Amino acid sequence: MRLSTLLPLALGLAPAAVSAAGTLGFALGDKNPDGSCKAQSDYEADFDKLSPLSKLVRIYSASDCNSAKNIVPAAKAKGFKVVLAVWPDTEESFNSDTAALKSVVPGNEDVVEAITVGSETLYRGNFTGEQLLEKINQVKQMFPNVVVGTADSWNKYADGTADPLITGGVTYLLGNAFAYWQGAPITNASRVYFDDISQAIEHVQKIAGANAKNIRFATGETGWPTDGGSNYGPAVASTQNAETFYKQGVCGMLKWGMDVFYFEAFDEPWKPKSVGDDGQAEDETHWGMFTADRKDKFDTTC
Ligand SMILES: *[C@@H]1O[C@H](CO)[C@@H](O)[C@H](O)[C@H]1NC(C)=O
Ligand SMILES: CC(=O)N[C@H]1CO[C@H](CO)[C@@H](O)[C@@H]1O
Repeated sequence: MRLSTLLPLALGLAPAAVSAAGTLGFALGDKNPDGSCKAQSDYEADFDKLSPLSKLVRIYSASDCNSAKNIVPAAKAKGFKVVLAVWPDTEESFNSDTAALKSVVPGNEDVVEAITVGSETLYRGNFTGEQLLEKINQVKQMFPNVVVGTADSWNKYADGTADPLITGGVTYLLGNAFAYWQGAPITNASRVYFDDISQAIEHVQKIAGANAKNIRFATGETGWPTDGGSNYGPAVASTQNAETFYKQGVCGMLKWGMDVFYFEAFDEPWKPKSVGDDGQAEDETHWGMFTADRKDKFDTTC
């Protein structure tokens, strides 16, 4: 979705014309349930399951688990497009991801939707906007025929941290927005999500000015944990709540014309528990729209 067409809606005005619905994509892990690396055939099985809903996925690192090398031929075979990625946080990860992309992208641009450089690096304070722009520009030079951008938390677009990207000509911006991690009760979660995205878009539009029409802004990650997940204050993990968030928040955002990547496609039971901001152990293994063995959890029609 181009920003210029979305913003009037963000401000709450009626659309001049009915705009096309947004595109649903999925965040996709690069490991099997047992923690082994996915092979091309595993990605193909993933795509077979996702195919009725979507033809677009994003990954997080091109070299981890040889994911770019394995996912690109799978995408080609199954008619999918992929947002490939560079993890720029260290010299080592930047170099191995860009090397992996150099061996995979040329000749396969038709299945590469974009390349993201960084995932929430501004949110973690790992880079300033200027530093991230430099990394993005390095990758742009390597792949002049591919759209290159980044993914970060919605509030880093809203609070000006990402301004150097906008003034620096980056045209692919993914904003992650988890009402769950903001501790929203499910009854208010979709409103929080819309509010987050609106704030991000409004600021990006303001800074971009006339260039806004060239910027693609999409939700990079959103979702809700299902039964077995951890609660986060009033945000309660349950399959029913995940369905509610999907139907109201995600389907609503798509109808509004915004592209959305759902986090995430499949449960990842290999993931270790992490410690959250509140010091509690957080389960990260129940965020899939589908189970680890690719079974439905809830009705996924919009
Ligand atoms: C619901 O979310 C909106 C947007 O973030 C917020 O302004 C409002 O206070 C919330 N309402 C409740 C009852 O939590
Ligand atoms: C430039 C910069 O701050 N890089 C740091 C990003 O974070 C990693 C750890 O996740 C550090 O090792 C880098 O030095």
